[in-house]
Amino acid sequence: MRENQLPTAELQALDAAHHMHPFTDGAALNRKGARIITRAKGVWLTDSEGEEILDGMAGLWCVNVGYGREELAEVAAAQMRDLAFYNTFFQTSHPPAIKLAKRLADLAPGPLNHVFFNGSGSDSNDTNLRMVRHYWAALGKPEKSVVISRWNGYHGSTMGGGSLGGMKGIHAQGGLPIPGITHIDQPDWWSEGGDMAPEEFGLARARLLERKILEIGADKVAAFIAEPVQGAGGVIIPPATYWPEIQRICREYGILLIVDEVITGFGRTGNWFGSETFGIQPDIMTCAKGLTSGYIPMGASLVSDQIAEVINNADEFAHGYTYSGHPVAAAVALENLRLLDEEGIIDRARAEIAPYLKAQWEALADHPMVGEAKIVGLMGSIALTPDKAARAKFAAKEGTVGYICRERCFANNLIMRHVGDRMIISPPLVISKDEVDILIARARKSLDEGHAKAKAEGLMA
Ligand code: PXG
Repeated sequence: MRENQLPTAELQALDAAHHMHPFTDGAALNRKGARIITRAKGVWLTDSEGEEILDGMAGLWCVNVGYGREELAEVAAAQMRDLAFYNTFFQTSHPPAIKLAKRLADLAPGPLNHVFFNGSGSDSNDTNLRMVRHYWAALGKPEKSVVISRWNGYHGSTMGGGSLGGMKGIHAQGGLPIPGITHIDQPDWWSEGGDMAPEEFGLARARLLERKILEIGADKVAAFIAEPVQGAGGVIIPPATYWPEIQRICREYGILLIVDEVITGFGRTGNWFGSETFGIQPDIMTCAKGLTSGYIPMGASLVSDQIAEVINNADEFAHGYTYSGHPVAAAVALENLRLLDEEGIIDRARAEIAPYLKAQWEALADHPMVGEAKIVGLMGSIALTPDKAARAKFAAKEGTVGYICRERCFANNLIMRHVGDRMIISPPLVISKDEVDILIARARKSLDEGHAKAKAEGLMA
């Protein structure tokens, strides 16, 4: 074991002095000090004080095969020795990128047989944005360039990804969204469904896409982008009526459908892709995270035959990243896909763990502060509420009670995030039934403590 660490306090001080954290109130974190994570195995993280934490978020929705897989370290080392880097820009290619493109083409649904490699989910969506516009321009329709997306969707935080996403906090900084992107409301029945039945609401929200297309003109709309299940938006599982209607509308109006599977890909919803779980046929699919189980950064845009045919025969697509198809990342991705497949990790997650977790997760709805408790595959959320019958929000600023519960989870050595006043989980797919029991027990304890604190602070009756 490499016990090369400085004492925790010293690491925290250095972190505060030099490390700028993403999506973080830096001053507040620096006052408190970051929790320092030093090792991980399976679903367990170890911090610098030797505490063991159950990682209910698979890192950041990505460590699908679990931590500490020697095989992935071995292929990375071997690939670095053979060919650490070579570009794919100038008439060259290499075996790992070729093999991975073929493997992804075999795995992906329908005619998604072509792969443009990227470095992350955000820059994959930047690729998609530029590609769909280039596609329509190549077909002589440069004005067909607007991309429709959804409020409270998340597609990354680059200029393109952050604009495609519908997070108002991101739009408020740095001049986003960029032009030519417009948003429609999300299919979040719990918060926004009012008196409608979920199925009716799902249809109504899908038809906002049709209304928006008619408002702009189908000849101006390039594509619609959405996550099968909104992840960062709080694990919003749409009503069953939503996706079939979205698919119908995209087909009827000749709008490309970009399905962002950065979170839902590679087993998260119980199938290789969320598109299979929800019966969607994308024209382009965004992948990252679980593609390598987070062991090394990589993103990919999976592209249909039809789009690839047009792009390949158009003016050169003036786009790409130094690390597009990075050989080490590609080798790790291939090995990760082999583990997911040959060890039956996705099949086991779907057949054994998902139903076991679902029963216990949905039972959390009997907690006095929990309203909706929903889960698909191994991604779930609960809505916290002061009044379930009314599906009410807390009077306090959104996220106040969620943050309290999240802090209780952290103190109880469970990583379960909050998004506003929803609590979310997305554990590694290799979690065992015993570990599910621990996750639920810690979640319940944390909810009880959060509930007591919310009452003590006068945030609910
Ligand atoms: N699309 C989706 C659906 C995502 O969830 C991205 C794109 C961007 O990927 P990169 O690799 O550029 O981060 C994501 C990323 C959160 C959280 O708080 C979620 C993400 C990233 C950071 C935080 O839930 N998802």
